[in-house]
This record gives sequence, structure tokens and C-alpha cells, in this order.
Amino acid sequence: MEKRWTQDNLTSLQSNILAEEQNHPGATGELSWILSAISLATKAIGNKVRCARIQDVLGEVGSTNFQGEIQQKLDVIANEIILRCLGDRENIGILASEENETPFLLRSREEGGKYAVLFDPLDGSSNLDSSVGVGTIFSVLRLGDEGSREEAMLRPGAEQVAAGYVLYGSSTVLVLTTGNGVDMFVLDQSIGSFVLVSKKLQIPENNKTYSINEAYTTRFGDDVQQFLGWAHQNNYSSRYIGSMVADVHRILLKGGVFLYPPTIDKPKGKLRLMYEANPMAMIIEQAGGRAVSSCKRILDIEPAGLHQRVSVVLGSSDQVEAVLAHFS
Ligand code: AFP
Repeated sequence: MEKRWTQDNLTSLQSNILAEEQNHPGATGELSWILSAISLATKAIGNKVRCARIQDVLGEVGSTNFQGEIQQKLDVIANEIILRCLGDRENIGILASEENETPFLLRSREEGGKYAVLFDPLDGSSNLDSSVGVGTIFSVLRLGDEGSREEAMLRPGAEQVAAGYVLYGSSTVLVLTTGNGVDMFVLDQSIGSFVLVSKKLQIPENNKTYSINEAYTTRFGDDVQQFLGWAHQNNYSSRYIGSMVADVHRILLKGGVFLYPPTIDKPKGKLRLMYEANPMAMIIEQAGGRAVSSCKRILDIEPAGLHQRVSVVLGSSDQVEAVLAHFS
């Protein structure tokens, strides 16, 4: 009998991953092993986020990370949770975090380290004090055989084997792609499982909404200023949370376009290619949208460094087109 997915079925993240694997005859189950560790880590982080005020772990650590950014206490906690949950998975060769200057080289290829997992442990953490949605973003790359392991990790986003994020919002939502569409799961706190709620998400078109930090308008280039001027004349609406996971999640479900362009003080943009732009670009494209940086497909960018920053325009194809129409 043909198996059909309906809203009435109760499918956990775990069983959905196993079912996906059956569609790939050569699959070894190793990727599932990694995704289950990510799911465990994000449940633990979500729990910390929800109890942060009670447990008095809100606020800044009092120091900056190696990129000179103010670290929140929860940035450090989330980072440690991910390292603890993923560190003992035998097929992970490298773990790289936005919070650490150098990646953790865990296992050589000979020792079974086939994958690199890159993550932003707590994106949007400067919003934590006001209980705004924050998230964890992750990207999984298969490590090539050539060059050093660090070099093997510097691959374009098109080579990601999985990407996703978890949004700690009014519900805890996990969005995942393994290159075969985008599925969405919600954490059912009562059973401790991420449960499938939507399969093969597609970004809706015709939503004239942009998401940008408009306070920087005079620091953007002429192209972005022209787009904003045009949008003001053309019945656009605006939504900006300032937490990429939450802004992108809204666009995934409702459509529109997210922009973090270069500014005078951040000429290369703010967002990180390997930890933020690539995984989000894979999700957006798998849901039928587009993701570009300086008019170039983000997933085709050859990374020059692990912490490289890029400008980002992503969203439904029609709305990204509307932005690019103002770019020379
Ligand atoms: P924080 O993690 O420091 O809060 O930064 C969040 C972020 O990296 C991304 O999630 C947002 O889209 C972007 O920065 C917001 O930046 P602005 O505050 O400059 O708009």
C-alpha cells in the first residue's frame, strides 16, 4: 500500500530522516546520526533559552569573541552544548563554530571523520533580553579527500549535504533540508520529539514585504536606496526582527525578501557565508526561492575563509527579482 503523509500522521524527525534514507539506496545512516545529535543539542539549547531569566544566564559575558563581538552568556552555553552533543559522533571530522576562531579537528579521514558540521549556536542573541525569537543555524559538508582538512571544509554552499535551523520562538521549530525539499518540525514538549508539520515547503510569491534594517538607509549603496524608494511607492510593507532565523523563517512561510546589504561601515556585509548565508541559501532555494550576494548565487561562492562575511538578498524568486531590478 502506498504510504501517504497527512496532517493526521505523527512522524518524528527521526522516523522522517530514516524514511528519507530509504529513498537513497547507498545511504549509510551516518548523516542521520549527525542530525540526531543536532536535534538533541537544540532541544537542550531551547530549554536553556526558555529558562534563561529564571536561571540568571541572560546578559553579556563581559568579553568579546575573537571577531570583537560582544558575547552573551547564552552564546557560550549554546556553543558548549553543541560541542558536547556532536563531539563524540564518530563520523564528524570537524566542528566549526561562529564563536570559535579555529575549527575543532576531531578525527582524521582514516579515523572515520567524513563530515564537517558548521554552526551558529545562537543567532540573534543580542535580542535575548527581550525574549525575541533566536535560533541555531547548521550546515553539514562532506569532507573531500584533497588537501588539508581545513581546506577540505572550505567548499561552496552548493556542496552542503544538509542545512537547517531551529527557531526558539513561541514554539520551537526545526527546518531541515537534505537536498530533497524543505521539511518543518515542531518540538512537542510533552513527548520531547520534533514532530513533522509540513513537507516540501514552497515560499509563497506575490508578498510585497521586505525585511531590512532600514535605519541604515543612508549607509547603503544607491542600488538598495533606489529599491527602498521604489518599494515605498509600490505598496510594500516591512517586517524586521533583527534575528536572521526569525526573519528568514517568516519569509519561508509567508514570502517576501530579506536583505542585509553592504553598508559604509561593513562594506562586505555582516552575515557569515559559512554559518548563516550558505545554510539559509540552501533552504531558500530548496523551497523554490533565490539567494544572492552582489547579484551572484550565494551557493556558488568559493569561500576564501571560514569566517568570511557576505551581503545577502534572499526570499521568494519574484521579490528577489524586484530587488535585483534596481541593481546595475
Ligand atoms: P546578534 O547575534 O549579535 O544578535 O546578530 C544577529 C545577526 O547576526 C542576524 O541574526 C541579524 O539578521 C543581524 O545580525 C541583525 O543585524 P543588525 O542589528 O545590524 O540589523
